[in-house]
Formats: sequence, C-alpha cells, structure tokens
Amino acid sequence: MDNEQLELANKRLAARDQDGDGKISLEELIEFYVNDEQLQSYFSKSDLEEMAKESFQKLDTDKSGFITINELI
Ligand SMILES: [Ca+2]
Repeated sequence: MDNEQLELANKRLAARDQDGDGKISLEELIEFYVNDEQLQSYFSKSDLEEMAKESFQKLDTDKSGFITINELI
C-alpha cells in the first residue's frame, strides 16, 4: 500500500468510526479494512487483516490502544 492509498484509507476510516466515540479500536480497524470494497479489490482478506494490525501500530502514536481522529490527520 503506497502513501496515497493509505491516506485515502485513513480518510475513509475517519468517516466511519463505528460506535461514534471518536476513537477506533483495533477491532474496528480490522473490520474497516476487511469490509472496505475498494481495499478488497486490491488485497486478500488475510492481507487486509495484517495491514490493519500494521497500520494500527503506526497510527496509535501515543500507544493508548485506540486511534483518535487527531492521530489520523
Ligand atoms: Ca491513541
């Protein structure tokens, strides 16, 4: 995934905070990657799960266990 794709994914993610608490858990991130039609056309489900885990580590810069909208920008 190049930077442009990742940026697009993160924008889509920010719009889709599933329980609306302003934070995204690892579970929500995996759900997002695995269920995103655009990402599905590029990657397999197991790739998407791996990518979600990798992205989560990168995005959760304060290691709080949640990604907040601020961490996506
Ligand atoms: Ca965080």
